[in-house]
Amino acid sequence: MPTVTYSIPNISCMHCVHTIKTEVGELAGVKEVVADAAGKQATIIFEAPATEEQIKALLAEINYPAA
Ligand SMILES: [Cu+2]
Repeated sequence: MPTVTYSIPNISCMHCVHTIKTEVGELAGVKEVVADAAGKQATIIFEAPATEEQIKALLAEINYPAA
């Protein structure tokens, strides 16, 4: 299953982590979202119909654009 890890500079606290897990987790096909406030990154495991483009677009939309 595809796994991507993005550097996301806007992650600053557990609230950000929660928002990302909730929003990205609602995309059809996303299996797991691990976000790390200290490391400012998120790892997402997904399968069809989710696409990497869709995940990146959603992150940008909720104000956590991937670097
Ligand atoms: Cu925050």
